[in-house]
Amino acid sequence: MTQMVDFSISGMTCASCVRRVEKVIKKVEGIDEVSVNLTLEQARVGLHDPKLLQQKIGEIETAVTNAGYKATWIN
Ligand code: 9UX
Repeated sequence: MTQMVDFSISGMTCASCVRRVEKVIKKVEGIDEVSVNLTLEQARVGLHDPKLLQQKIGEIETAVTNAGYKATWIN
């Protein structure tokens, strides 16, 4: 069962930024779907295995940081 997880994303200013952030999050293993909203400055991520929640949050935050943005888990 896919678990949806939301992140606040800072540093995005254009549509290319959105595509970059979506791309790096999709590369994290175990991510089923990603939708980034520039206006809300948020990403909604579908996580394949809810048991890996804490691990995947860390991996997503690191991946987004390495791309030059900042992700913070919401909730
Ligand atoms: Mo366009 Mo978004 O240079 O940084 S990708 S503003």
